[in-house]
Amino acid sequence: MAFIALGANLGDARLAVEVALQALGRLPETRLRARSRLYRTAPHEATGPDFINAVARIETHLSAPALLDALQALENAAGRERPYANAPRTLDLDILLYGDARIDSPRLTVPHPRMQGRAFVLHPLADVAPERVSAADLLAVQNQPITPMENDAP
Ligand code: PH2
Ligand code: MG
Ligand code: MG
Repeated sequence: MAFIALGANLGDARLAVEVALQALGRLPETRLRARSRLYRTAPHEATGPDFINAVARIETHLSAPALLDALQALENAAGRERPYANAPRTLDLDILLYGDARIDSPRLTVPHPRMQGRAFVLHPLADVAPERVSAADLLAVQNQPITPMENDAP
């Protein structure tokens, strides 16, 4: 079981996140088990338009590095460019948790080192794994603007 954070704030961000959620379920040796609501969120320590964020719970037999490769391929397919840190992006896919693994390699740190303290991660994570997010975690980010989107909103 792994949890993937999805985010976009360039182009049709909502479409990019929806397409990426479907694409996660089609990765080799991988199933999409649950998806959060979509959230509209203010840029956090970043600039540009509001983000669309979500979190997916997947079951995968890919190793963590292979999963990261697959996520980066999806980012690239969505036209991701990296002009500078936290630049507006067409698609960002981050591994939040990979089972109970602790990974500290040059490419990958798991659990994601900045997942606490980010409303745009904790609220959607609570949708798909409420036991992983405490009331205190949510209280600590209550000043960060975030709005769940209606399922049928245009
Ligand atoms: N991602 C970041 C930095 N800031 N802010 C919001 N609202 N949503 C994001 O996905 C996001 C961010 C770095 O990846
Ligand atoms: Mg990120
Ligand atoms: Mg990223």
